[in-house]
Amino acid sequence: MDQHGIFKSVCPLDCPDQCGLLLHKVDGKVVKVEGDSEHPVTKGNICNKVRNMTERIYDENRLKYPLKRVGAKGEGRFERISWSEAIDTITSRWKSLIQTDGPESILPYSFYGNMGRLNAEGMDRRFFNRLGASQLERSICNSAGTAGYRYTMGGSFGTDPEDTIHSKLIIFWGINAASTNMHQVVLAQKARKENGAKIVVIDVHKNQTGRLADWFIPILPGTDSALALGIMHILFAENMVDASFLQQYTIGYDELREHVIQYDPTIVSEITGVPVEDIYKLARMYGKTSPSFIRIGNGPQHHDNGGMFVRTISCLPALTGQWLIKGGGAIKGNSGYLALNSSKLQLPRLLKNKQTRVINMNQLGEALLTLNPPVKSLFVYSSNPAVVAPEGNKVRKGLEREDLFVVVHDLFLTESAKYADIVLPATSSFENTDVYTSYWHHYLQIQQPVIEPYGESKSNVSVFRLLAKGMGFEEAAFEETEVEMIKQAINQVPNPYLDGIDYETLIKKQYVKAKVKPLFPGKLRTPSGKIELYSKRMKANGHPPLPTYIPIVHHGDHPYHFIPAPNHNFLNSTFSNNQKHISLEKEPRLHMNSKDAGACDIEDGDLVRVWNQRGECLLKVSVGENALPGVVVTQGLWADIEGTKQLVNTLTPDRIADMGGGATFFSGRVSVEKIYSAI
Ligand SMILES: Nc1nc2c(c(=O)[nH]1)N[C@H]1C(S)=C(S)[C@@H](COP(=O)(O)OP(=O)(O)OC[C@H]3O[C@@H](n4cnc5c(=O)[nH]c(N)nc54)[C@H](O)[C@@H]3O)O[C@H]1N2
Ligand SMILES: Nc1nc2c(c(=O)[nH]1)N[C@H]1C(S)=C(S)[C@@H](COP(=O)(O)OP(=O)(O)OC[C@H]3O[C@@H](n4cnc5c(=O)[nH]c(N)nc54)[C@H](O)[C@@H]3O)O[C@H]1N2
Ligand code: SF4
Ligand SMILES: [Mo]
Repeated sequence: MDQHGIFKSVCPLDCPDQCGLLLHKVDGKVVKVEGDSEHPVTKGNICNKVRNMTERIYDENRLKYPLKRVGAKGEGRFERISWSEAIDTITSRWKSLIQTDGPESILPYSFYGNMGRLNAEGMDRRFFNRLGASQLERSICNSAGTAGYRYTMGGSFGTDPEDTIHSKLIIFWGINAASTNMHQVVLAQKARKENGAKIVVIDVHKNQTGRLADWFIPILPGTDSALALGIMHILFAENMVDASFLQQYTIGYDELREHVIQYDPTIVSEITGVPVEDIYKLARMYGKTSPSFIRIGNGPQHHDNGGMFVRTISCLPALTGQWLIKGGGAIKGNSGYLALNSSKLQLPRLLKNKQTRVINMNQLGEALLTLNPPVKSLFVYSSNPAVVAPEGNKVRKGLEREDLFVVVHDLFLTESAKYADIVLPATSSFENTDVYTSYWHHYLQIQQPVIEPYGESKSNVSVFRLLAKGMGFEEAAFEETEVEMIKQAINQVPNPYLDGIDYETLIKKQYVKAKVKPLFPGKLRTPSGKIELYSKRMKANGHPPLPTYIPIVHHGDHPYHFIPAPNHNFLNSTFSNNQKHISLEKEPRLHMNSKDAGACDIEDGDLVRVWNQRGECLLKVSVGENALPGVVVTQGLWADIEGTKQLVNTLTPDRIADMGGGATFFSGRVSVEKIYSAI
């Protein structure tokens, strides 16, 4: 491995942009991370978070060795142990649990702390399939929306973002793209500059993205489907629909036309808080501008009705025939184009058709506290459930259980790791070999190790290889190298968009684009092969077959709707423990409308208690007009440093959304009371 030089790399974070990076290495260390100007989409621009990545990978608190707990659970006192002691402790405990309680007493808990496909969902899946452990339903992020989009469009296939520079109207619908998908904003701004495109933002919070819009439309939480149905009402009533597209490429447009008559703009205005004249203005703008493009965000699908939200919005481009126009359409997610060979990567056959139980990751606390037969061991990797999962107090109570054997594999002693019996140090992605697929742009990328593993840290792939050995698993699948795994995953994939793409090409080119062609003319993967405005499959699954507004659950008497969204300088809880990123973000704030604040004598900078039946937080208030009355908003999943009480997920519900087992982080309610005034 060269000790000096500039190396191509890829951003490993769970962010749609999946930027190309250049790592500058001096004396064996990465000294600078910059964007790779040769990346066809991200073109050398990267965000602040990753420009400061060296602060994280060389943070003095990064884990160097395996640890065992010597203090109480949650206290954070640990002692160094060797890898062999760590693996022996884990595997002997698991062997005895399998004897006494069966393999389903063991539960993996992971998400996309690192998006590399081998490390995020490769060797781990092989291992837990072979073990016959309980399965985790990984539905904390976008699964409700993905299910909703699939009903309409047949899978995660949308517009090519590179084409959106041709769009004349760009709607950011429930996405804080300036923070969470910055290159879509760059493309939109290019379209604005070169084409006179208009940028519209529809959100419950006028945040970084709302502030750059030509038109910001504030909306009440969880009511977006009603707005979309109101737009459809006007599109049909004023004959702004593309009849020939509807006829050729959709089913159910006659039913839909009849159905949306009930969504009169006056009624929609009452539901959404959007003035009637604005509903007309938006519908006419959408009906008359082409190409128009909707970037469908994750925010509104983190509600009780989140699946139906995406299902409904995704009907809009069909009504105006936008899918036939370059730069028109929508993106919810584009992962379908880059689907790898997951059965070869994950080897579900190792499960031998056993029907092991499935536990929804959004209900971790409930599962740890109430499941029978109980979960006796939890293996957490690439995720930080003590901060990111809803019903945070239940999660911690579960993690405190004396009879629960917890292992956490991470780069840091996260809040979750503090509850572990054994902590294992993880490599950063720059130390690994892996393959990456974006869920927004259409490029496959490769990571080869640029630096040596930090201390004694190991990648997820290596850890699961060691665990397999410790358990005595003899399948060759656990011996495979990373390169062999990548070949299994990408060579001869049953996905026409990846035809002819192989490992060798990827190594040579670093960025390889899927062979994407327009969706139409063509057949979708819906039962009818068309866009399903009416879905029999939804009906069979107990949903209204036509797009429908279903109000979110109104639970408890708390006056404010609570939206605890992500922030600019962290990525979920990643970076919330790195001083540089904390100092950029400063402190968590509760954004409150001035009318609400005035009514309870709260002023800017005051400390308030935010509480409900689940828990409480102490936060400083920002008073202004950025949130509507009745709505309070926070940004960022802040670490719960002792005594600060800033863990927003102590307040969020673990109800499951309408589709896909999704999370409902934004459908909760809270009360707010002043503790003391700003000095
Ligand atoms: N900087 C940064 N980037 C990130 C992340 C991060 O934490 N920080 N997280 C990454 C991950 S894992 C994901 S999934 C994506 C998520 O990124 P986004 O798709 O942007 O989703 P969110 O940030 O969850 O929410 C987006 C917006 O939805 C709004 N919102 C909430 N409820 C409603 C509603 O009912 N209606 C409407 N119209 N708006 C609503 C919120 O105010 C917020 O502005 O970002 C990724 N990128
Ligand atoms: N209130 C509220 N809660 C939310 C959200 C919200 O908007 N509001 N967003 C939700 C969403 S969309 C998501 S996706 C989830 C995300 O939740 P998580 O997936 O838990 O994301 P992170 O908080 O970034 O934690 C990732 C962890 O993985 C570790 N890690 C990174 N790389 C590796 C690796 O290679 N190996 C191992 N073993 N560990 C690694 C990191 O150090 C970090 O501690 O949070 C959800 N929680
Ligand atoms: S977090 Fe997103 S915007 Fe930032 S470098 Fe990574 S992929 Fe690019
Ligand atoms: Mo996410």
